[in-house]
Amino acid sequence: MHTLTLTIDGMSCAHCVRAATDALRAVPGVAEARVSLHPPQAVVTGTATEEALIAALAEEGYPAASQTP
Ligand SMILES: [Cu+2]
Repeated sequence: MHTLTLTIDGMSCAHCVRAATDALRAVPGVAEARVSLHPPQAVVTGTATEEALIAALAEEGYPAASQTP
Protein backbone atom coordinates (compact mmCIF):
# COMPACT_ATOMS: atom_id res chain seq x y z
CA MET A 1 0.00 0.00 0.00
CA HIS A 2 1.13 3.49 -0.78
CA THR A 3 -0.38 6.94 -1.03
CA LEU A 4 -0.05 8.95 -4.23
CA THR A 5 -0.98 12.58 -4.82
CA LEU A 6 -1.96 13.73 -8.31
CA THR A 7 -2.67 17.19 -9.65
CA ILE A 8 -5.79 17.17 -11.84
CA ASP A 9 -6.59 19.56 -14.67
CA GLY A 10 -10.01 20.36 -16.09
CA MET A 11 -12.24 20.00 -13.02
CA SER A 12 -14.70 22.87 -12.59
CA CYS A 13 -17.45 21.72 -10.24
CA ALA A 14 -18.61 19.11 -7.76
CA HIS A 15 -19.78 16.89 -10.61
CA CYS A 16 -16.23 16.74 -11.95
CA VAL A 17 -14.95 15.85 -8.48
CA ARG A 18 -17.51 13.04 -8.30
CA ALA A 19 -16.61 11.74 -11.77
CA ALA A 20 -12.89 11.83 -11.01
CA THR A 21 -13.45 10.09 -7.67
CA ASP A 22 -15.53 7.35 -9.29
CA ALA A 23 -12.94 6.88 -12.05
CA LEU A 24 -10.14 6.49 -9.51
CA ARG A 25 -12.12 4.12 -7.27
CA ALA A 26 -12.78 1.89 -10.30
CA VAL A 27 -9.06 1.31 -10.84
CA PRO A 28 -7.99 -2.12 -9.54
CA GLY A 29 -5.94 -1.80 -6.37
CA VAL A 30 -7.38 1.51 -5.22
CA ALA A 31 -8.38 1.32 -1.56
CA GLU A 32 -9.41 4.94 -1.15
CA ALA A 33 -9.48 8.01 -3.39
CA ARG A 34 -10.14 11.53 -2.16
CA VAL A 35 -10.51 14.27 -4.74
CA SER A 36 -10.68 17.99 -4.00
CA LEU A 37 -11.39 20.98 -6.22
CA HIS A 38 -9.37 23.51 -4.22
CA PRO A 39 -6.63 22.53 -4.72
CA PRO A 40 -7.49 20.36 -7.75
CA GLN A 41 -5.89 17.13 -6.65
CA ALA A 42 -6.44 13.52 -5.72
CA VAL A 43 -4.96 11.60 -2.83
CA VAL A 44 -5.12 7.89 -3.56
CA THR A 45 -4.24 5.01 -1.26
CA GLY A 46 -3.75 1.44 -2.42
CA THR A 47 -1.58 -0.63 -4.71
CA ALA A 48 -2.55 0.87 -8.10
CA THR A 49 0.25 2.37 -10.17
CA GLU A 50 0.41 6.08 -10.79
CA GLU A 51 0.24 5.37 -14.54
CA ALA A 52 -3.07 3.50 -14.13
CA LEU A 53 -4.56 6.35 -12.09
CA ILE A 54 -3.47 8.98 -14.61
CA ALA A 55 -4.88 6.87 -17.46
CA ALA A 56 -8.24 6.51 -15.69
CA LEU A 57 -8.49 10.26 -15.16
CA ALA A 58 -7.47 10.99 -18.76
CA GLU A 59 -10.24 8.68 -19.95
CA GLU A 60 -12.73 10.84 -18.03
CA GLY A 61 -11.27 13.98 -19.63
CA TYR A 62 -9.13 15.15 -16.75
CA PRO A 63 -5.41 15.32 -17.52
CA ALA A 64 -3.48 14.52 -14.35
CA ALA A 65 0.13 14.61 -13.33
CA SER A 66 2.20 13.22 -10.48
CA GLN A 67 2.70 15.54 -7.56
CA THR A 68 5.43 13.34 -6.18
CA PRO A 69 8.74 15.21 -6.20
CU1 LIG B 1 -17.90 19.76 -13.33
